[in-house]
Amino acid sequence: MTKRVAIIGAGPSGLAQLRAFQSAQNAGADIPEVVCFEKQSNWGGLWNYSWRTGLDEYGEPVHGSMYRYLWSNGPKEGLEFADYSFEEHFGKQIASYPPRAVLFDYIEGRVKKAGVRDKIRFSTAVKNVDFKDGIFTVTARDLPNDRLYCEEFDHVIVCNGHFSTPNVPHFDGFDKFPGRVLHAHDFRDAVEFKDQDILIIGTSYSAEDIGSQCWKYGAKSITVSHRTAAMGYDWPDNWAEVPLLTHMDGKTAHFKDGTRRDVDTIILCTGYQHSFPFMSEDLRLKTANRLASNDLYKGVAYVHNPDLFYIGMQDQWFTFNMFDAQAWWARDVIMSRIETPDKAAMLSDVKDRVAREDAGQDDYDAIWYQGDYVKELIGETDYPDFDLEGACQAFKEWKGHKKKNIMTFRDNSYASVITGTMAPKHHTPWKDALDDSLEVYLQN
Ligand code: FAD
Ligand code: NA7
Repeated sequence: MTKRVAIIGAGPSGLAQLRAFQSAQNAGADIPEVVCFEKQSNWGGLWNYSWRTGLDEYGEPVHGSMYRYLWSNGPKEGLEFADYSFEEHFGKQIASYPPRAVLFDYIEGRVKKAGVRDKIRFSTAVKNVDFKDGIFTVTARDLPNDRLYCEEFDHVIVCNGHFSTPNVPHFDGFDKFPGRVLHAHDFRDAVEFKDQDILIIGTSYSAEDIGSQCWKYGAKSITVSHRTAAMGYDWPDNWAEVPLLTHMDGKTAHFKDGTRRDVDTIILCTGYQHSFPFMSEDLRLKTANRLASNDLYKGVAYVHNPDLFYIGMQDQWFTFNMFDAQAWWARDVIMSRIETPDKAAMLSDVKDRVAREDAGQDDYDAIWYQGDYVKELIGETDYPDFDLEGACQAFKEWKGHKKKNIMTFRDNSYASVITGTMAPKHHTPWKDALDDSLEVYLQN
């Protein structure tokens, strides 16, 4: 009997999983029957831009957290697919920080070539997964036809991402604030905030990039409030970093150091929750956003039920190529090419990964930690080997460029770790490039 495998989500992680099975089939292997459930009407996950916020046309939570004018926040040389280079896709080498539409095109190119679209049931939301007598029952809703149905699977691979359900703290005075309070998840267009005084809470990627976007598209001032530490970049003159917000009094924000400032809009860049409302309690991953997630052997197989896998649940320096490494590895466990050990050994693997992450001192340790992890998984599968040390070095240079100038770091270029070709310098500095369309970006 052919095994049946359910993949939940057709973002970069789910697509990596589809490509992993297809590449084994291409090499002559018998592969399981694969069904991918995707609640949106197209693939690409977060990279499939949606103007919608809140609920979608079917009353489902809108998945998208990406916004207009988003450019890659790290060099593309750190995420390039080892089996499908940028040069193969675009027919030439392109600059290092592609806008969202360009990366979407690249992600799509590989899976179009692989011919896996017919494995995906679009506009179909998984509503429940449970496990009994060695079988998973997946309950899904065909959204356009409002039809709920169940199917049985031998394995489930959860690929629903973890940057979609916002973490939304409360601050006193929000209820009387006369402007708009929104979470980064609902941010779509920086032009909306032109000429405004913006308050941002949080200091990670969303805060840095949404603040930079608002600055680029003409906000009057940006104030970033931190809980733990300021970002510490050399920001433009109309940008300030302040301690944590204590409360709002009308439109006046009060901070821990006693300072205050009037603002027009508040953007909560306070991160996301790992959210799996469709997984039954015994199957539901519970973890913080970290490099060594809880309860995942090799960062992939759920220790309490190793027929279940989670892809892409770690905090991310590496993205597309890490999802590939994980997907190839999960495929090989399902196809009995890799054996998982007993539960005690899996738990000890998790413990060891957590301890090694905790021993790291800084971001550089974190980059190499994740680079080593990707290398470890690739070493166990037939995913094409590539220069992971080179990718770590690209991330190191990227961090240096950000320290040097946070508003020009995207003007730098790096060499591909897949083809060795140096990326061209982009034709327009990021801060002046207001049109981020694919056509304009590719004019190099
Ligand atoms: P997602 O892309 O989130 O895809 C998950 C998919 O699962 C979605 O298509 C969703 O519709 C589907 N799904 C969810 N629930 C269900 C359900 N119940 N039933 C069926 N389908 C479901 N990474 C980079 O490498 N570079 C960047 O510049 C970058 N910028 C980012 C900017 C923002 C604002 C955010 C939020 C993230 C960014 N990332 C970036 C990281 C991003 O997480 C990854 O690039 C990538 O999108 C993760 O892929 P994924 O498939 O794991 O998750
Ligand atoms: P992150 O990286 O999880 O960061 C969340 C930030 O929010 C971080 O600075 C936190 O501060 C801050 N935070 C969280 N809760 C609070 C409260 N209650 N008060 C104040 N500050 C808070 O999320 P991002 O959205 O920036 O990035 C997610 C992905 O999107 C990333 O991978 C990018 O690729 C794009 P802390 O430092 O913990 O004090």
